[in-house]
Amino acid sequence: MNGKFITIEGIEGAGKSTQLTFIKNYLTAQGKELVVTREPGGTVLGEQIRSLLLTPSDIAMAVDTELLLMFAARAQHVAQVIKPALDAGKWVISDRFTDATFAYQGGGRGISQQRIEQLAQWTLNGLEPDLTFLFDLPVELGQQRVLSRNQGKDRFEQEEVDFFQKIRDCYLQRAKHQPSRIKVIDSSRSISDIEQQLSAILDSI
Ligand code: T5A
Repeated sequence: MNGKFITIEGIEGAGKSTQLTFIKNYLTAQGKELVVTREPGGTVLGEQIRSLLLTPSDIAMAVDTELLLMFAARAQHVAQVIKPALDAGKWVISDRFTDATFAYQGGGRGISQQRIEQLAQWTLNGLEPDLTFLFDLPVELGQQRVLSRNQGKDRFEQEEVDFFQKIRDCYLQRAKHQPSRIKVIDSSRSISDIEQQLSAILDSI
């Protein structure tokens, strides 16, 4: 298996989509064969689950339902897209993966990390990213950037500042415990500064 599995994480408005394009172009220029994907989603079934998870609704979704839907989409994504691509020696870049579940459903919603770990072991069978970029910035700055895009808010974006603060704390905590895999990128810096940092890390793997 020569392919690498890279994931991109962060709170809303952290610049994941912006930098995903840079990472994709950078690796393609080096001749890597890439599969670029996202969670929740990445498959036809997963995109249907994404719609259930992100579309605002008057029906309150139970936190366990949210958690299980995330993993249902992920099980399909791993089986249909990620694992076959890695087995074929391709590089996979996913906009979010299991760290997001620990941060959002764990940190944000308060589900125990142990419970999430059990589901991760069950559905992933040991699959873990080789490298994760955690785009980090103050919650208020992320929210300003989301607002400046002038689009409607999805079900998560409608949450309060406190929810995203807990998510940010959880992400940073995970990065502290897994520094060789999770690289924290200061997203309050300029886009070109961030690109320089990303290329240095990508050159080292
Ligand atoms: N979720 C997901 C869970 O709860 N559990 C899970 O297990 C998983 C997998 C998915 C939602 O699902 C949740 C998390 C999410 O709420 P999403 O579309 O993946 O949604 O994630 P969002 O965070 O909603 O993505 P966004 O598009 O809002 O944020 P991005 O991609 O981080 O931000 P981006 O690149 O669009 O940038 C935002 C704005 O800032 C500007 C950009 O031009 C853009 O206008 N910008 C900068 N401006 C100045 N300086 C910089 N350095 C900038 N970088 C970007």
